[in-house]
Amino acid sequence: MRNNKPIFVTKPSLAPLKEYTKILKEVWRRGVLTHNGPLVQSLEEKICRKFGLNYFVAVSNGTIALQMAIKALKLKGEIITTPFTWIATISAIKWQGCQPVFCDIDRHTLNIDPAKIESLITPLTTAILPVHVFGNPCDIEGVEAVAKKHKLKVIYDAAHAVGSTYKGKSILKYGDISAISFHATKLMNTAEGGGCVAKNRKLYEKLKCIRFFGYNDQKNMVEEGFNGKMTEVHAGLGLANLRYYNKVLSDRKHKCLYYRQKLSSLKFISFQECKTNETNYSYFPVIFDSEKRLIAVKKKLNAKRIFPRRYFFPSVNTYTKNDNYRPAPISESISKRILCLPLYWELKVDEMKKIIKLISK
Ligand code: T4K
Repeated sequence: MRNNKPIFVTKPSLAPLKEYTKILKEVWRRGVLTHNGPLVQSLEEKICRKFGLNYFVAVSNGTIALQMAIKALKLKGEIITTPFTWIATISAIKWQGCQPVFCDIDRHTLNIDPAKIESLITPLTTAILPVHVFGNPCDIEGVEAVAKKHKLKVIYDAAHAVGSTYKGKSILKYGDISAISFHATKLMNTAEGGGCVAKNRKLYEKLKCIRFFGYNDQKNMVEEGFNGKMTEVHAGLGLANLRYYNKVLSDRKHKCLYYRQKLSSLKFISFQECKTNETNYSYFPVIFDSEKRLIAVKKKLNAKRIFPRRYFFPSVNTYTKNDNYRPAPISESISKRILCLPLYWELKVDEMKKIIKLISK
C-alpha cells in the first residue's frame, strides 16, 4: 500500500479539540472577544508561572512583539543584529525607523558572535538584537558584557526560544526585553501570537499601553501606541496548548536526539552546537558540506513528498533591498548549506527512519 501523505517541516501541536471548544464556549457566553480579556490575562499569568517570569505582555504576533520592544526602549539609529535569521527580525528594526547592522555569527552555535560586535559599534548604535536561533541560547554573557561597556540596550529575538534556559533560568529573563512568537509553527502556539517579556514594571506598563493604542488602564493616552492586541480566541488556544507543553517538549527532545544519533556517522553532515539542557529542540537543522549536496538531498526527499525547509536562506544581509550590504561570510556560507528536517508531535518513528535512510544513501 502506498502512503502518499506529505511530510512537512512541521505541523502545529494542538490540544484535543474538545478542550479548546470548551474554552470557546466561555468566550461565546461572555461575548468578550478582545481588549485584554480574561483569557489573555490568564494566558499571561500561566506563562509567567510556567517560565518563572514577572512581566509578560501577550501580543498578536512575534513581529509586532519585536517592534513594540524597539518602540518601548525608544531606540533610534543603528541596531546590531544577526544576518542568520528570519526576515521579521530585520523588518521590525526597519519599520521602527532604525538601521540594522549585521554582525556575523559563530559557525558552531549559529548565533551572533559577541567577539565581532564591538568593531561595529558607532556613535549611532543604540542596541544589540541577537536571536536565539532555533531555540539555542546565544552567548548572553558575551553580548551583555559588550552592551554594558557601551551602554547599549539588549532585545533578544526569542521567537524560537520559549522553554529554553540559560544558566538554570528561563532564557526570557535576560536582556531589556525578549520578544517571543506563538506562531502555528512554534513549539507553543496560539495560531498567531507572541509576546514581550520585560525586565521591569516600568517597561511592562509601557508595553501594555503601546499594545492598546497608547492608552493606559484609566483610558488616558500616555504613549505613542498601536494595535498589538491578542484576541480571546487565540489566547484560549494558547491555554489549551500550554497544558501539553511539557509533553511536546520532551517528544521533540527525543526526536532530535534520535535524528542526531542516526545521522552523526555521516561525514558530510554537521550539527548546530547546543547545550542539551538549555535548548528547547524546536527545530532540527543539519548543515551539509556543500550547497550542491543539500540541493541533491532535498530533491530526493521532495520526490518522496517530504518537505524539509531551508531556514534561513538566504542570509538576510544579502537581500538586495537591505541597503549598506555588509558581508557576513559565515552566515552566508551556512545559509546555503542548512536544512531543517521535519520535526513535530505527530511525526512517526517510521517516517523519521525513512528520512534518515534517504539522507544517508
Ligand atoms: N523572529 C524570528 C527569528 C522568527 O523565526 C520569526 C518567525 C519571527 C521573528 C516573527 O514571528 P511571527 O511574527 O511569525 O510570530 C514560518 C512562520 O510564519 C514564522 O513565524 C517563523 N518565524 C518562520 C521561521 O517560519 P513558514 O514560511 O515556514 O510557514 P509555512 O506556511 O511554510 O509553514 C511551514 C510548514 O508548517 C508547512 O509546510 C506546513 C506547516 N503548517 C504551517 C502553518 C502556518 C501547518 O501545518 N499549519 C499551519 O497553520 O513561516
